Amino acid sequence: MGKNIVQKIVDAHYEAGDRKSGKEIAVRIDQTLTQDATGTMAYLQFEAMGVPRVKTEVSVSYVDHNTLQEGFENADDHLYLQTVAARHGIRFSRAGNGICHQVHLERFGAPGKTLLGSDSHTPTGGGIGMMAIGAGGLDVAVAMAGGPFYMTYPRVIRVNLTGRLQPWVAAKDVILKLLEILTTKGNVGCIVEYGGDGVETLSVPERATITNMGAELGVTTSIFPSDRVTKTFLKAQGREGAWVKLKADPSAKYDREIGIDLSKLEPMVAMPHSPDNVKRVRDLSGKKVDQVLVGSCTNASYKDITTLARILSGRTVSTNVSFGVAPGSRQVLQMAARESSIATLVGAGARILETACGFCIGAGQAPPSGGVSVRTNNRNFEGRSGTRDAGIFLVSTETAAACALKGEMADPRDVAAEMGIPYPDVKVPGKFQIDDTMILPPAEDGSNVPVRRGPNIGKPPESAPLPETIRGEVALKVGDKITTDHIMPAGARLKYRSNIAKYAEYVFEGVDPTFSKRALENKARGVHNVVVGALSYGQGSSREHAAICPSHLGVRAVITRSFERIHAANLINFGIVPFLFADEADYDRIAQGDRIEIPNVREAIRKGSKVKARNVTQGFDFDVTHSLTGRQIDIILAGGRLAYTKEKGSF
Ligand code: MIC
Ligand code: SF4
Repeated sequence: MGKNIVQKIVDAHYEAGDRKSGKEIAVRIDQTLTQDATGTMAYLQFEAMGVPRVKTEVSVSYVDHNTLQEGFENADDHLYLQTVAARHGIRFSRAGNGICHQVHLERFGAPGKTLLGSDSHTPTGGGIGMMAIGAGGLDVAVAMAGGPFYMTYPRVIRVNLTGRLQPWVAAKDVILKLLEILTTKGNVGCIVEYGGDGVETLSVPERATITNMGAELGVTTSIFPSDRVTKTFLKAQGREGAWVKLKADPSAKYDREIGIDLSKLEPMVAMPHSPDNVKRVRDLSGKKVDQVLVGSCTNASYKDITTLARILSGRTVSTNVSFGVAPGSRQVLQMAARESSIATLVGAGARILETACGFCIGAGQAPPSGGVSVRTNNRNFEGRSGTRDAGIFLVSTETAAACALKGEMADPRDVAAEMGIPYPDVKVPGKFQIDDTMILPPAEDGSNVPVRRGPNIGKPPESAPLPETIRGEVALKVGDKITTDHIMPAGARLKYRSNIAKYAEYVFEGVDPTFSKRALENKARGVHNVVVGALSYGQGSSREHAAICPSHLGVRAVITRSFERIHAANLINFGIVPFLFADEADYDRIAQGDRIEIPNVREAIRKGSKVKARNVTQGFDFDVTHSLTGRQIDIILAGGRLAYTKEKGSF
């Protein structure tokens, strides 16, 4: 039987496990990436493993999230990251070089390879035909140390693209359409594989926009074939040698197939507060807009910035609108500067922002109270922008430009017709400007490189073995779609990423600011904290702090109706048991503050997938389940993966 692309890459990297959907397999990782907000923990954990030099083909440490440097913390992190990289064989992409996913696609991505990144948008690399997966920092540390990555053997969804995008309709509209179809829920354990005649009409950066925001579907990753379009892109990056052809066999099988006719798509928008709350832009026409921001790892490529400049050339954005542009990488910025796109944008009223994550992670550019902010990034979770009651509307660059000009929500086709703007059909240039001087190679012999540890650099996380019995309290009960931004806010709190005790003060800050204090009080009294959630708990980012900090506060179990993949893996890595309600209705019977007991939990999770629990306060028993593999059970019993690795002497 023929193979699909995912099967081909998995087979070429297979190390162990049962290659059947839903089963756990181990795969070899060729490349890793980290960013500074997850990287410090990843490298502290890597150091704790005692491996002198990374064993991967390529490992890159990027600085792109915490670049504001208010206070000493970010700068301490950067110096630690730079020196630890030099010492252990890791390339270091300095602050200012760009957003990890954009730079990795430009300079390192290679079809047919596996990439593991401590950031949920690592699947951006799927645009160039890599199997690129987001994971917690500890999983990335293990991969750097030569260990495999454990993943669920995926169900593969084929998305068949036909036709060609019409002028003013963009790659962003393709992924917004798919989010409308598949939503953000229920796709755990799947990989999206694109195919069909429409694929060749999309450039690599356009494909990368689509695979990037595939993260919002909750799938393990998304991937495009590697074809002559891929080859052209690699050649323009001076890396033609990295090209290999990658295509599904004609008789390949899929678990599900979805067709999208590119020619029928229209400009789309994801409304607050979820990326799958999708409407046509035209349905919102006329809605007043306060802010327009173009940037992020989704839409800040050379094509995006050039397209934006051509639309705005000789025009001025509406006086109602605060307009910011953050090019995705130094390469994009240098080319846009050389070709005068930056001058054009400044002329149109743009505030040029740093080539970094910036506004996307809530580091600056908070919108006004109750404001409407139109953005080209991938997430619009409540409060992520820094303004709790603002609404974030996610759109393509073309739509963002139209909204900036009009000061209201506007379909770019209508604005183009009204203002006589020709469609800027920007192509991938024949040659990108290549300048890797901001990517520092590691030292030949790293053993003499001292690692700089300023006061912000803490210790790797510690977690205790699972107790015999969980005797605890429901310290918090939450509803559906709790994101990692709810659990562990970023934005203004980002600078505490390297200091677990401090960062833990802000766990669930936006949901219940008393949580952290109450949880610590319970912990001091020997009461285990239990969190109860509903559907898609842990959506969003890969930040393992959403597990590390609750673990620090004494959370031993989370009971929900369903989990998102990366977060569930992070909970396990830090010794927190991810339980599901056996009967979903039990969720309604439990109240915050109830005392919960899970007797003999160590033995119970080993014995079977169903575990008895008791609501002591209300006097009833209920069942919870788990889908932990034997390996994961051992990790939890040991109190987390670091402890397990030490105990076992292997990964
Ligand atoms: C995000 O987009 O939420 C982040 C910030 O990039 C996170 C990583 C982090 O929290 O550091 C992600 O997507 O994994
Ligand atoms: Fe950075 Fe935003 Fe991309 Fe996360 S989603 S990596 S914060 S640009």
